[in-house]
Amino acid sequence: MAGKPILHYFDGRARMESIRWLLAAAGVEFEEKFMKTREDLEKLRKDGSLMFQQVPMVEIDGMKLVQTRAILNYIAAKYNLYGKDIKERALIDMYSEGMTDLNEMVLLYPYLPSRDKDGRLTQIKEKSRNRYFPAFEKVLKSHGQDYLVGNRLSKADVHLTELLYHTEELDSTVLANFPLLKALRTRVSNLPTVKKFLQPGSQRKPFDDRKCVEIARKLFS
Ligand SMILES: N[C@@H](CCC(=O)N[C@@H](CS)C(=O)NCC(=O)O)C(=O)O
Repeated sequence: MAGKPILHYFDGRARMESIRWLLAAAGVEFEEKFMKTREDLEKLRKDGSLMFQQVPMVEIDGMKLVQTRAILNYIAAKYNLYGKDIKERALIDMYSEGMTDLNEMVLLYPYLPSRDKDGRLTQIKEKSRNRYFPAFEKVLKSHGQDYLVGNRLSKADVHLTELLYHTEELDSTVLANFPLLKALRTRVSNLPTVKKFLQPGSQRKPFDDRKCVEIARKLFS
């Protein structure tokens, strides 16, 4: 039997957090190897583990996968979180790509210089409220089902739930006008696997501006 996936990253959210969420939602246990210094990153680069010299990298099923979306798609396909046919998969991809566009702004926010933060926060609030959340609310309303695609949990629901939590940390009223998104978040949060991940002490990473920036500076600058 294959061992647990091993996640190589630093001890912060950034690009690895969606992978943690998806594995957790799928009920897959995983190990994490945290890079703490530039030397840790260089070691992975020198031993040929990082195809493009970048992390996240996940060891899974005998592969060393890089590129966040490729990793997420593999996990989704393996654990039946990727729709039942190519049309459902196309919708899941389309929704997930929209979420990624917003998520990129949210996940990079802590690493911005202070002078750029206010502007970015305004942009996140505006895009959440006026572009992305209305679009997903409309999808849920249009079919009246429990999940975004095919009335079955998919990676899109997991990514959206994660994004709703993270956006709300930056703007506590952002979900006020989106009852169906709130209901989706509650539904996904109550799945036993996700519920466990949301408990204190899980491998979910907290929002920690200062710590993330410090580690990232050590590793990547
Ligand atoms: N497209 C890649 C981007 C990965 C990426 O930018 N990783 C950063 C850390 S979050 C990195 O390794 N930076 C060092 C570098 O690019 O040399 C992905 O989605 O995984």
